[in-house]
Amino acid sequence: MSTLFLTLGDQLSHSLLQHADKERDVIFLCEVWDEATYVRHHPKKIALLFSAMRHFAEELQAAGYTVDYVRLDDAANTGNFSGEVQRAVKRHGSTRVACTFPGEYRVLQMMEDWQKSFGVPVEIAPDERFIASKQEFNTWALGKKQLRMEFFYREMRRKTGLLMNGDEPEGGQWNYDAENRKPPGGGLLIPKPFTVAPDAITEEVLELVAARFGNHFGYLLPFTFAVTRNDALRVLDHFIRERLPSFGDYQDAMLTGQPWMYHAHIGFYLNCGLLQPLECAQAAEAAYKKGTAPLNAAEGFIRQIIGWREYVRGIYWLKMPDYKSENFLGADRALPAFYWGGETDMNCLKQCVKDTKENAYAHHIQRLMVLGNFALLAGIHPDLVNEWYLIVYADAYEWVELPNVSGMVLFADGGVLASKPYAASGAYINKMSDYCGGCRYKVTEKTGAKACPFNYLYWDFLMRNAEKLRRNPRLAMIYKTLEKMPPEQRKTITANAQEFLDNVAPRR
Ligand code: FAD
Ligand code: DLZ
Ligand code: SF4
Repeated sequence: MSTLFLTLGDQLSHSLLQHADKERDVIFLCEVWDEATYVRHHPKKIALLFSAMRHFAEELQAAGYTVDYVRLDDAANTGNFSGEVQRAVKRHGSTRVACTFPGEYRVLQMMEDWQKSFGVPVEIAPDERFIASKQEFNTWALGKKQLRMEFFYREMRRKTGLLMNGDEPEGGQWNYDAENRKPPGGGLLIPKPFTVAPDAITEEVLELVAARFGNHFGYLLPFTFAVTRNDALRVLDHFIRERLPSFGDYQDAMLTGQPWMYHAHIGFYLNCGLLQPLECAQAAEAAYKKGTAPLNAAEGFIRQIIGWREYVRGIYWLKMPDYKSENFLGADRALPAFYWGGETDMNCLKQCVKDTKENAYAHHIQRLMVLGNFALLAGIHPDLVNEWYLIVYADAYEWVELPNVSGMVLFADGGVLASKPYAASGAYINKMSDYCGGCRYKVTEKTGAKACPFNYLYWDFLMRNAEKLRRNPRLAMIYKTLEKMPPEQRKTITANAQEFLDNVAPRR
């Protein structure tokens, strides 16, 4: 009896291997072409995963496990999970395959096929790295009309005991978000991000990725991500000491040339298994208790991890596979070329795409209120927007990317995740960033050739989707304002928006 323990590139956690027998079982990892190209991932993301996988395999070997590792360039590599698992079962005479529940529905479907096609039992164990199990989330969701993150988050606070005084939240409030919206004033001393110099393993991976995936969108170099658990823990520690104190205040702020701001930059590592969610949240709580981080920062950070991260995963598995094809607003336009680095005079978009291309990273508000807001207002087809987000960010896997894009950004699910679309005009971007100062467009102008496109696109979006949105109580005020708008002004807005969109994002 020998079990093949499949470990995917986003499952690099020792805790998932606790049932493996070091004497008898084989831990199996494989680099496969299809995973790097089913969408053409950013080269930094591919390098992160291949290097982290190779380091993890070495650690396992040093810890006494039998490890089988297939490299991308191995001559017989079939290029996909199914082919490689089948070959490995034959190679080792495995009598059972043990998998951990994957991060994508697509991969779950593959795994569910294997028992029939390989003729050995295939067991899919729950992914115990999450704080809420799938079952727990589904039970919470059962019978609820609305699935609001805030209430789920409170359950997670109670479950973990984080920032709790008995049954009461620390400080008397569950959520300090209202204190977390400071615009980026002058003179902020933003710490440099923690960087790791590539070692020999990473250098070899970088050569491979440059040769095989150099034509994907994004810059491979400089490559400074952590690729081991030890270094990922140093990234976390650096964040807790240097950035967490200001994380809350400036969570929504955006500055030119400052993609990292006061964010944690740990999504890369949490999502591939080098860090665990609870240890990150506990580190923030400890900083608060020690008095080195204020409550609004610690609570805000903990909410992202035990609230939003767990909640979007719950929504993904609750709603898949239908969730992927939702398009509540009937959006049908093409993705503008500037998302891939093409020319645009809209400085906010130019800066956010630049950050993304260079770092395979942009922070939450860049993703939501600039890049996402434009896609929402313009009516870009959800498939195209989802594909883009899955490609360009090194922390992107469908379980977390899809609900954020289709639910939070595009309102494509009709309000399962968000109670209203996060639509905003240029005024929001102007308030929370320094982008408008360097823009050809004028953020204060509403229509005309010089006007900020976000301004007329915002009203055009509301008019275009009035049938679907005007009864939403959270939009009642804004639709009242729209009703009072003179017909001539409405006409100009529609004409400006159509001309602009037909130029940058023609209908498909
Ligand atoms: P911080 O801002 O420092 O937050 C700490 C951690 O909280 C993150 O690392 C992450 O694990 C968690 N978190 C925060 N917000 C969310 C959220 N909305 N959903 C899930 N987890 C959250 N996050 C991903 O991990 N992968 C994605 O593919 C992804 N795609 C996104 C797409 C869009 C359109 C939007 C609006 C958000 C997306 N997010 C995604 C959420 C969030 O933007 C990133 O988690 C965050 O920017 C990662 O950077 P950080 O580690 O510095 O996060
Ligand atoms: C993203 C990715 C890439 C680029 N390459 C691999 C790989 O070669 N081998 C592997 O095991 N995993 C890879 N991954 C991560 C998978 O795509 C991920 O495990 C699934 O999408 C499920 O979340
Ligand atoms: Fe963006 Fe409008 Fe500001 Fe230009 S003026 S940076 S387009 S919000």
